[in-house]
Amino acid sequence: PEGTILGYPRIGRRRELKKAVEAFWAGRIDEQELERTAAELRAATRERLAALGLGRDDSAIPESFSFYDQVLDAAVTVGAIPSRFEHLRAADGTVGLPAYFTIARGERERAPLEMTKWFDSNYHYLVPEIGPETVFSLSSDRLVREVAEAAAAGFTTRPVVVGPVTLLALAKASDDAPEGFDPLSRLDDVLPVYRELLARLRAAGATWVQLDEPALVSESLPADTAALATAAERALAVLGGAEDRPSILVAAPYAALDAVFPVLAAAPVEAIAVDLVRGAVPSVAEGLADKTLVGGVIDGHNIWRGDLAAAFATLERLRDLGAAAVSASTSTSLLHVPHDVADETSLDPRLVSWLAFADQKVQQVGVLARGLSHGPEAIAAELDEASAALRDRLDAPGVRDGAVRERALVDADFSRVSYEERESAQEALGLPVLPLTTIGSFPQTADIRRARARFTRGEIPRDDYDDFLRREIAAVVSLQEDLGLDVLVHGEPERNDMVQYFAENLDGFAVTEHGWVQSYGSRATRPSILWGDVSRAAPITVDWSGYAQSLTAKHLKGMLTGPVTILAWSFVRDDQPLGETANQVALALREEIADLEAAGIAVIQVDEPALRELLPLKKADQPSYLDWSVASFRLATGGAAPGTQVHTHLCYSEFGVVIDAIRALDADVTSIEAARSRMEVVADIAEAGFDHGIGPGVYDIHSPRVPAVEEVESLLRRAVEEIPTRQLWVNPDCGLKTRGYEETTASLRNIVEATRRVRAEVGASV
Ligand code: THG
Ligand code: ZN
Repeated sequence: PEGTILGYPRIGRRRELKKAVEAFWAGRIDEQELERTAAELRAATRERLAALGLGRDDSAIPESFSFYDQVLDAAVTVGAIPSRFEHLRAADGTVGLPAYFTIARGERERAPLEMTKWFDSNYHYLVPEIGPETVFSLSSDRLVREVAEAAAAGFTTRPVVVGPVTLLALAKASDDAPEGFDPLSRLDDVLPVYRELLARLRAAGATWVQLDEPALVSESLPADTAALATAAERALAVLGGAEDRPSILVAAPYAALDAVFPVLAAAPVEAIAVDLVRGAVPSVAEGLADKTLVGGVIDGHNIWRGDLAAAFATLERLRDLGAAAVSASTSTSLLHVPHDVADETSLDPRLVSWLAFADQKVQQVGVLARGLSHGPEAIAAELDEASAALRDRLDAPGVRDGAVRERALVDADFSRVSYEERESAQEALGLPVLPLTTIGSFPQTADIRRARARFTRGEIPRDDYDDFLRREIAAVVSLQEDLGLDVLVHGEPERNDMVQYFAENLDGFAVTEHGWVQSYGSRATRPSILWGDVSRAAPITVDWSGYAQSLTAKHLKGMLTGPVTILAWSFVRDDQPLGETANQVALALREEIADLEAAGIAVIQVDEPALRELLPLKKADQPSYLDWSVASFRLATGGAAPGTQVHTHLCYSEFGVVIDAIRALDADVTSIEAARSRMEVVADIAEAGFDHGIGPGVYDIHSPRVPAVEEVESLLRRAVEEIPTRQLWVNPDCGLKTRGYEETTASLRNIVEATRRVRAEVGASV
């Protein structure tokens, strides 16, 4: 076909899949009913995609459904399940739906598969565990049944499956594997199962299959590019050489294929999909004459309507490579964007005219496909219309705001006085050795969520809602005083989401009503749309933090979300460098910090949990990313007085990867995840000679488990051994928002007691 997409959102326009899956987990519906809902969603998706212009019978429609995650789907399909879940297989060796969910979510002492970020998107996949002991065998025919289901409904769809190289390259060595084991070494063993799968798909009526191989573009995986290229060559020789198979489309989205492109061009497959949003048109390569090139010119990552004429021109350049055919497509699966902008009835219509969510992107592909078959004249009107919308966006009010742009920045804006000077100024805070604090949020109880929902629906007036929030804050402050924490927080009951809250309160952002995007499994977020120049009309957090501070003689920590994280978890404008946008957000936060200081707040945390997430896949792009991201944090915090203690929080334990960046942030105190890795990061911290305040988390908030006093004590002792006591803080791993009060209180009590014991030992008074 002349047009296709690499994948479509699967959660449903009103998150029907989330609701059904969670109802199944809760035992409210049975497996059959869940399967029925899923089948209805798939049927609706096919019909919708056909109505939007994709062909019913030419494999243009991808079969890209998943109940939880596409990587788990592939692992289960080839039977690569960890030995701790082997007992879940049916007598015939297959892995059914309940078993699939158990592998995703764990059961009792059997930990689920680990979760991590999918390339440079905000989607999280489950990490397969593969060792020498893994027995590969076709263990699920779900994809085959979906193809047959489509055929019965009159469609010839294109099944999508994570390819063998990416499956192994994303896997980690199983617990049973020897030290240094490389899952990619099992390639030859898994290929026969993929061959069998292809044959079964063919038999079910598939004429094409899509193998997703994004690992081939990444420079951030354990396997290097040469190893990935060799593996791809081998895999495609075997799969392409199979007699009984559908035509193969290899998709390598998320960045340029660079040196791997010629390997795919030479392979015995029928089509290659390249990401032309993140990468340039490749150079001519041998072997293209009998292949289709699928040009990913419509951005699958972002929600802009974009420059359709430029996209068409890119396809024309792709044609110059001399392939047998060229198709128009999205750069990635549309998994990363919401379903339909037409659902957004309260967005400004002018903004809407600049946007394209999944359904609009499918239509754009259709326009480009028409242009490919009938020439650019056939789509001149559509290209003009898109160009007009783009021009309208570029000079619309708010997109470029003179007042924001006239603020000239000088070097001094990015620096505070030396850490030594700040450290002595901050002695006035009077904090004990091993100060105790939390990361910011307290449990978001059902009460809080209910009150927020009622307020949003207009069922309770603002004054009542504010009173409710003040009572929550007072309770959280008093709980922390009772527990004996040193630096208190207000608990953030007023925030639904740490990014959306700021987006709602800053100019230049819009928030959606139904713009859900899958984050992992049944969970989704509604990324805000950062469309214009960012500024702060009024203080955002000052009233809440000020109120909380008025209730206690202890220091109350102000809580802000940093510029990088606000960008990382929003859809950002694509008409200027990210660094410029980040600095605008930073300046708004800088004003907020000044207002917090004026309100008597002396400790302020600027969270950057996403600092690691935005790190580019290509090594060459990483230094400039780290430059602008660090600079924006320094701009946000650079105006703080020497006596104001600036904290930051980062949500991951791969400290080593970004240690230089963390050091460059120059925050007075940095808290990080550490409990799950048993404080292994403290060695990295010590080795790196990190000399600012550091709070390695002592309580893993991702689990409801309450750590015993002795356990926390031993973690703390380990930290004290490696890191000078004057640097150390004591805190949980992350915010407490997803925990319940019972386990939170018990855990914090144990942390306080453990700290008392260790303090006594290091010879300091409390
Ligand atoms: N906020 C935003 N983006 C994020 C996170 C966040 N991206 C990365 C990480 N955190 C993703 N983690 C989660 C964790 C939980 C949920 C979503 C992403 C979640 N969502 C609710 C759900 O799907 O039911 C909906 C929440 C809501 O009502 O807004 O539980 O913290 N922006
Ligand atoms: Zn965190």
